Amino acid sequence: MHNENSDNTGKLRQIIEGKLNSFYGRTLDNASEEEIFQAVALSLRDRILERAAKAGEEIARRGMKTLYYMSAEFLLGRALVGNMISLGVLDQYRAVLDEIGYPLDRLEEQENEAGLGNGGLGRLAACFLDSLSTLNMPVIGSGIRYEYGIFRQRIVDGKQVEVPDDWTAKGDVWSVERREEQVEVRFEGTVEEVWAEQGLTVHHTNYQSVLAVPYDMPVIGYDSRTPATLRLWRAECPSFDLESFNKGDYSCLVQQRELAETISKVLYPEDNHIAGRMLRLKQYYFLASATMQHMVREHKKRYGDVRTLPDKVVVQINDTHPAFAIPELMRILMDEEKLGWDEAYGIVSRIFNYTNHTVMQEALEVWPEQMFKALLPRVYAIVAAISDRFSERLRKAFPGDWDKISAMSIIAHDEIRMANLCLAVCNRVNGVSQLHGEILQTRTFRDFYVISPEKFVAITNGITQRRWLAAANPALCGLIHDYIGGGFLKDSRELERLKPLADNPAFIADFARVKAQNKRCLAEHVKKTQGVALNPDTVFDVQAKRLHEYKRQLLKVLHILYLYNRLTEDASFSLPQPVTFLFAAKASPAYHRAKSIIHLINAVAALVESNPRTREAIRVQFLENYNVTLAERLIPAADISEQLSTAGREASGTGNMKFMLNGAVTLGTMDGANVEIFERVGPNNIFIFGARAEEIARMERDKSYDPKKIIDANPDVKAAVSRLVDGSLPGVDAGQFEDIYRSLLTSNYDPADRYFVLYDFDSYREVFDTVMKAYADRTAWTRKAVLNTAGAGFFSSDRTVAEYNRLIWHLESL
Ligand code: 26Q
Repeated sequence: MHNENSDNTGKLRQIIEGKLNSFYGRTLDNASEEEIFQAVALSLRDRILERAAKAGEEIARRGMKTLYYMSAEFLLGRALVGNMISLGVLDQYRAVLDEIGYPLDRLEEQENEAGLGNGGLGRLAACFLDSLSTLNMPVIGSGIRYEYGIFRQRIVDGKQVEVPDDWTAKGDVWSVERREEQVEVRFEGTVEEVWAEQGLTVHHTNYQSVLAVPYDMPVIGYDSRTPATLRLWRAECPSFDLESFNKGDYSCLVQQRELAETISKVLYPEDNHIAGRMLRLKQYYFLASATMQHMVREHKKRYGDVRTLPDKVVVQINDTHPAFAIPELMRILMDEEKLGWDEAYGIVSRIFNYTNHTVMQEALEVWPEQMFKALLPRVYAIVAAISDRFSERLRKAFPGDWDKISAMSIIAHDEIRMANLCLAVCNRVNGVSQLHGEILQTRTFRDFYVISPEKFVAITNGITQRRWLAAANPALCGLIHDYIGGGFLKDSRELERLKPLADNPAFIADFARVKAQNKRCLAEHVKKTQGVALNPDTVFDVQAKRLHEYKRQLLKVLHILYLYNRLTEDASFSLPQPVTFLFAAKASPAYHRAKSIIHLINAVAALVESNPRTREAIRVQFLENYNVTLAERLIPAADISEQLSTAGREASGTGNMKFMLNGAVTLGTMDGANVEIFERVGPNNIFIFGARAEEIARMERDKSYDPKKIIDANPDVKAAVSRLVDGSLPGVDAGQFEDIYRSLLTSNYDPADRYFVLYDFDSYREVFDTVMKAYADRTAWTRKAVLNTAGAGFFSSDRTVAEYNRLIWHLESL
């Protein structure tokens, strides 16, 4: 046994050295740490590609159906350790790397994470690829290879500053460029319909061409024989246009090239909000057209006939962003494959499925009709035809009900509404939690539900336990392994076997030790990266997610101001134990109020720090640059998981699941998947507060909520809110937080306090008190933590994709 192991390490060492030789002309002695990282990554990539080649062959031979998972975002994070775990070679690599003097913990810092997404929607796509591969299902993820991912965040003088994320600066070791599979994407120009003997032909002339070049990144799941292919498209200028070259119009050429290449230049950093920009429209059509051309080409190569497409492919679109694929496939089937409308429509409506991720009106994607028509004349004509036919159907379903018909139309008021297009055409439409699914059916898309109830499903989101437990929290993973074995990595339901251990004192003690250790690790990391010292012996109360008003970071800030007021004004007031409030959040650069809330958090941190009494009791720290890598350190160290969204607004949330899995106890509203966490852990192991979705909806309907009444009735709320504008925050200009103050109290074009922050304040304060008392009983608290980990099995993305498969995709496993 011992010999075999050292044999293996010897071989592995040779392989890594071989990569160093052939790629960089280096040896282990003179290579840089960066080169070592690349060599190690390449050695892993080889193993994955080998499996991918075999799997691809078998999928083709057996004629298996393939899923195209289309998404404008894939928030992958780092890949090194995850790939080692998936391939079952972590220990081997660890040993070799120790031997050659580059311990894994250090080497992994060499990798820039692939941050090609904003938040939940993008990270969900990444978890799905991991689960699909783990379940050996054939899948191609299709996205955009942004040159710059989500910006890196610095905090300067308490304010967010954005820095470009040049994630491929040191090369992209995981991807394979497949230039021979490039396709051409056409923008602008004019279309002419010509009737000839063979029927209708469409001439598209004077268009601008952009090349789409695919980069394939293999993503391998745990112990999988079937790596997923993530195909990311990069925009390039087509090769020299000789005419302008001969005319000597060099600067025009360069300009054209830049224009083409801007398409995949940068990820739009808006989350749950629309900015109707031309470039974004170009990005989305670019993704749609490249993917559909590739899909049809591949199918014809394999099966010859486009009519069998629905037997061999299924497409899931991650929100509406890739929805141009619907008219694009119609275009290909009609204009290039010469199918008639009805046949093409029949195929398309069987292939496409749409996941909705939001009920917020401002995040529903719409495009100005004129912009759309000018940029995509042929696709526009097809959307207009779909829209006309759908309107006719609506007139029959709702005769004379013009308000309803207009609200459901695909094109209306000079706008193209992408959600309505998807609802009209797709085979299935799904929400991402039970509550969200219900809200879609009864409110957001109620009238669509009336005409096509069979389309609607609700499938609760999930997360991969490989990344969010095994990779992120090796200590807890090891402990669980010791008690119930490693089966939970493939079958998350096995975590339930931890339940009886909640009453086992030895296990409880070990569990608490792991948490304490993770808190020390986080503190060390924060010391290293931000130069501030956190006290790991305090409660770590964490709110980490995108900054958005509906997520209510502001509720927590006001609560901290309340605690500050009590601590400074009432000598008899105290907390049962000191608490560290940790915030981590990026704000969209154009979302001024969100950025201002970050500034406010830092100002409140300074206020708390400035007073000796409050400094002893509480501490506020904003952690810079929240990304997947930081989440992997932060979440395992959390005691309390803050999930404060206004009920009915958060479609699901997935951070809530990651915290739960890592033994943090949720303090949250009955919103999104929190509801289902509540159902699984029971009322004793979660802390729920605030108005329920129904109550919020009622207040919105009858406009009965008036935050002024709350301020007048509750002096604590009034005092906390006053701090925003009374000049007591250190280092802050007068009027700095006026806008936030007014958002809570005055209604001009917006209703005052539209997210019910003040309405839920008292309920939050009360429950926070209960949480503090509960934490003081350390054994009872750890028991709750254990029961959260034990109950988290349902929230595995393995379960989620299995459900998609049963209800929508109908794929076979390899
Ligand atoms: C809007 C208009 C035009 C173009 C783009 C957009 C846009 C871009 C990004 C709209 C929304 C997003 C991102 C949404 C998102 O991340 N939603 C989150 O999805 C998670 C996974 O389902 C859920 O858990 C979260 O509740 C939801 O907020």
